[in-house]
Amino acid sequence: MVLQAEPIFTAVEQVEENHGPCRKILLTPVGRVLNQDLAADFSKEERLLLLCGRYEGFDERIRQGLDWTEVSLGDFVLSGGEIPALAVLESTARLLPGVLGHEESAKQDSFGESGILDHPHYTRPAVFRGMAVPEVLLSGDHQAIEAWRADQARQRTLKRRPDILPDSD
Ligand code: JDN
Repeated sequence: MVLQAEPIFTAVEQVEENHGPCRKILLTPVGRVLNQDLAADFSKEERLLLLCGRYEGFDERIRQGLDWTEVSLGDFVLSGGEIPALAVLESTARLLPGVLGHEESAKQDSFGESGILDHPHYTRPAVFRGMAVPEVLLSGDHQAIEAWRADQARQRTLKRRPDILPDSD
């Protein structure tokens, strides 16, 4: 079964009449893969409209006649775009002022301002089942701690996601 054009056009037109123009996002496995840059782009919009794919997809005229940004979550099969829509919603909303408790939080996470993976985190106790917190983190030397974190983030990214590591010169 394929989603028909008529009810989709009517719904989109009604939403835009009632609320104003929207950045229209189509969740579909043939879209571009969601990443932090795209979420940042969405977070600058006044209003988003999300349309989820289901069944075998959309009548192609839904693509032709309306201006969509087509978004996928990656190369795996789902039954519908609802979960991808929630991923768009959360990745976008957390970039809006006041959504996170601490404004710096979003910058520090993996793919945040640095664009690479986050460093390891520890909490108490200093030793858990024989596994110790790295000594530098207990040193109170904030400059040394920052250097350790930057190095760990880089090493981790090199090992796990070399594809996102910026070229060093
Ligand atoms: O519409 B869908 O079934 C849908 C599936 C996937 C997706 C976005 C939409 N991203 C990854 C699978």
